[in-house]
Amino acid sequence: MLAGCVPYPPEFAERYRKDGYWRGERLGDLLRHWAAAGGDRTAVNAGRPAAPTTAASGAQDSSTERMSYAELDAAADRLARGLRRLGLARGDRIVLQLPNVIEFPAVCFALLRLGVLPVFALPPHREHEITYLAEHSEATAYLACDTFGGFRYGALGAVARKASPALRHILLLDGPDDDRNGVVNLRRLLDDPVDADEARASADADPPDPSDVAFFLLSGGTTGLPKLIPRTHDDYAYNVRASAEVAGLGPSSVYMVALPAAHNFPLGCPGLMGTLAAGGRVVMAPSAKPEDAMAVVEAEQVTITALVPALAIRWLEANAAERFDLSSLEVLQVGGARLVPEVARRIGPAIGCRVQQVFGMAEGLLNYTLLDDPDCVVVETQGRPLAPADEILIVGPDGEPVADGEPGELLTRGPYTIRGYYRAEAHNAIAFTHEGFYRTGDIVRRDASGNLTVEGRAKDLINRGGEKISAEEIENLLLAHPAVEEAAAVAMPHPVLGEQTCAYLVLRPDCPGVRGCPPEDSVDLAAVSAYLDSRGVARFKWPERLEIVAALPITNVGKIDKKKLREDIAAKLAAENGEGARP
Ligand code: OOB
Repeated sequence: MLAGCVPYPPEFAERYRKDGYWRGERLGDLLRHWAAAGGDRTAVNAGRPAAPTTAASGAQDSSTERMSYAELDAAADRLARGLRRLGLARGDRIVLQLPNVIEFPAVCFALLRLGVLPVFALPPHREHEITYLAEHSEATAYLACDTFGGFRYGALGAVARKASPALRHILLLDGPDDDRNGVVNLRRLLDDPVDADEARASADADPPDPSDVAFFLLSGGTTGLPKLIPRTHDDYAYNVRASAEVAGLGPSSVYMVALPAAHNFPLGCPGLMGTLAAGGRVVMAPSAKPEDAMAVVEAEQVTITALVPALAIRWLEANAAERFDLSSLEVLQVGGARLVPEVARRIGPAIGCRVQQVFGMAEGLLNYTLLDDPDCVVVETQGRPLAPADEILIVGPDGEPVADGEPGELLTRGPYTIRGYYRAEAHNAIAFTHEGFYRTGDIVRRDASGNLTVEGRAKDLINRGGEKISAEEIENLLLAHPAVEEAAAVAMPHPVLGEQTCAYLVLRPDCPGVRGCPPEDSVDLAAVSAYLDSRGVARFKWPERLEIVAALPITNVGKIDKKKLREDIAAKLAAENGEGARP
């Protein structure tokens, strides 16, 4: 096991193997079976909306629009061979920041076969996040599109390399080729006319052990910067296989990746990997915009996709079914943030599909409603744990289990839930119990049928339409601004996104930068946005409202009273929108 990772205790590992959860599979081999058996079936294709919106949004044209299982398998081998020849080897880390391009699966499978560990960054991440991820993981490579959506990831890689001594290679899809400076065009490796057997032998020359860490997902994080979540081949293979079953995937399934593919939900719940393991077809949608994604559903005859509630609401608002033929869609998975019952109830009839609620976390535990659950379960609850071996505790503030039906914090342990974050000993001591249960920070209730309902949250983060923002990370950034004396970031309600970030600031009266003007004029939302932009902070984390105050409310134990701040901003918004406005 990689240094800095917490292994499963041997008695648990033994039990998970004996009970068939861990089968000794390598994720890199998931599609070998389908490649060998009738490899001409389409594995992945680029979803093109009919309207020319893709070009306008800056997406690049991919030279390959479709890859069969045999082609995908061979491309992954060729790329693996090329990367090995560059010097990448089992156990190395690589910061991967790809959007939903058709090459995404080939890149993933190449890395998984080599045992090179992707750190799954998201496309909106910028210098602040990428340099941290590179440094913290001691990545030797950064992989991205040279330019995408008008942003130059190649230049971002160069900045990360300056800050991170271990980072040697910048690997760019359709970018420049400058071997001597460690910049490589991935297309050359993907298209290398090397013999298929030779490529395969190289890809499989030094395979990872199934109990090894396969990749790192990012946690929403409640403290500082995102934590790295090490997932093993064994645990994620179960995650993918069991998710594919619960979502009813098979060879005739067509799964559209609309959310960013690097996120756990579209990656493996069952997502891209589950579809390929089941012999289905993956459609990479370049944009999650409702009109674009719905056009892809129609054009590609998509049968299943995953959305966050904010997008599901937008689909409803866009009069989906009247404007597009969505009749192929059988299952719409919704998760990542709370789906209110009123919206859940409307989706099925409006879109003409079955809803599956998914309450999951990158740390592991997944809860699903079942496709044959009664409507009341699908509408009112977030489902039940995927694995019979998932252990669930729901505890009160005293740490003792609450009675069924009562709300409490969800703690969990199981065959695909991590035992610790990467290189985070101090945080692990808080985030996990002595017995190895992960403290989810979610307040849930369990009903008599075993289904969970998410009631709230004990952790200090903002869930902006499924994107998790650590309040502490934003506060630390704001505190570094010369005019800011105190800062508190809290969630404020938003009708579509669910939550947005509001920052309460106490300004420094004597700050040299603001001397001469009244403090409340010196810092406004535009100034804070420009400041966070200059620090290279991903845009989705920028506060969307500022409240300048003389002092922050304090609890009787001397902490900032965030509950009061949340109530304050909710009341202000309600007053501004007028009572009776849509919540
Ligand atoms: C998914 O994963 P993460 O790691 O981005 O976020 C996990 C957190 C949960 O602890 C919970 O606070 C919230 O997101 N959450 C939900 C939810 N699904 C996730 N809150 C209410 N209702 C839901 N259905 O978000 C994720 C990972 C895999 C599958 C689906 C979602």
